[in-house]
Amino acid sequence: MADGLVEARNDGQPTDQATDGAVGSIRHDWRRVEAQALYDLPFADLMFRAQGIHRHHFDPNHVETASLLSIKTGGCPEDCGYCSQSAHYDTGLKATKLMAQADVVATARRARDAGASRFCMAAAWRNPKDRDLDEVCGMVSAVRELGMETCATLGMLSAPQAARLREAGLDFYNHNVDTSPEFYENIITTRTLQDRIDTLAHVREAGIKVCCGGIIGMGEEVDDRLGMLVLLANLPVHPESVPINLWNEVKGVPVNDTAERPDAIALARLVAVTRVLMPHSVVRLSAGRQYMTDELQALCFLAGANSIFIGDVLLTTKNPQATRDANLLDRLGMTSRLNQARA
Ligand code: SAM
Ligand code: DTB
Ligand code: SF4
Repeated sequence: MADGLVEARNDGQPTDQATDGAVGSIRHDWRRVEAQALYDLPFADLMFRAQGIHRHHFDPNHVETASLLSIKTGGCPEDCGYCSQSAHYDTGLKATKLMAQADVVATARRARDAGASRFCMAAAWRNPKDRDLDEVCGMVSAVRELGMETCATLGMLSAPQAARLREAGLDFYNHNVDTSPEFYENIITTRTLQDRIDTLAHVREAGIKVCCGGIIGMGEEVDDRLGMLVLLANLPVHPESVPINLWNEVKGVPVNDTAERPDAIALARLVAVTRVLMPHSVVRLSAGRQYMTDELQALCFLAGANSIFIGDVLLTTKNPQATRDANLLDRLGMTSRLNQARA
């Protein structure tokens, strides 16, 4: 057993990995050295462990399907170095106003009919103004009436704003930590990691489920990726959804100068460690699937990923075509609302 793995257990005793994997204890005191020890396991051992945990908590043949809509695009005052929507960089993106509720609902209905069970509304704001929040609350209630789960990502929230969204029927709020505490300042300077953690606490207190993950492939080290996972796993409650985004290339942003896409095995290892650290969380293969082969996506599903975004675009960048996704899931014998909708 690799160094550090003994400490990965609650009772400190080395035991049979299959038993350990099947139980998948919930911990909030992960250390980076333990995550590294898991990451460094022989690939088959890591995958076996992640699979054991995955099968204990989830149907391993099912994938959740979510859909995204940018309800307010571009012109964002934040300086996130990876993002096409920041006003700090010339990315050629045209800024838009907040969409009308009727258009949002029509898009959500199409997404539902195309096989999405969750609809995530995203706005390029540092934080919503109260007037904007009224509009978004109306959208949330209307989308919920379509029978979909609702998610929003609007930037930082105060406690009263989170409470208002919950009242409107919001199920999930997406707010990512994005990267490790050490790498964070290389990527964003206009809001701190603590700001993000405060927003996550407000969301939790309001009774909204948390969707929180980050991005890989921006030039960070493996240690940063693991640091990000440890940060997530040591939150007071594990996020119900953990999106793992592979950086989707955007021209004109600073991350272009540092970006390096992880190789397929590194990505599968990271997904497996995510599954082991957060056994109950739904792990989403989020942005960047456009760069992944079918085989790599299959490997990530084996490693414990069980959610994807469907639809040809994410917010401003590309996502695989629905026909390709449906074909992949069919070949893997995996169930999803996407395949049901197309049957
Ligand atoms: N403006 C809000 C905020 O940042 O809180 C919500 C939308 S923002 C686009 C949501 C998340 O998308 C970011 O935190 C980041 O993790 C991810 N993201 C943004 N641009 C990306 C890109 N080019 N590739 C991969 N992920 C990206
Ligand atoms: C998340 O973690 N990934 C989604 C969602 N949360 C809002 C966003 C991905 C955005 C990819 C870049 C773009 O399309 O602009
Ligand atoms: Fe703005 Fe969100 Fe993009 Fe950062 S990630 S620049 S906050 S839209």
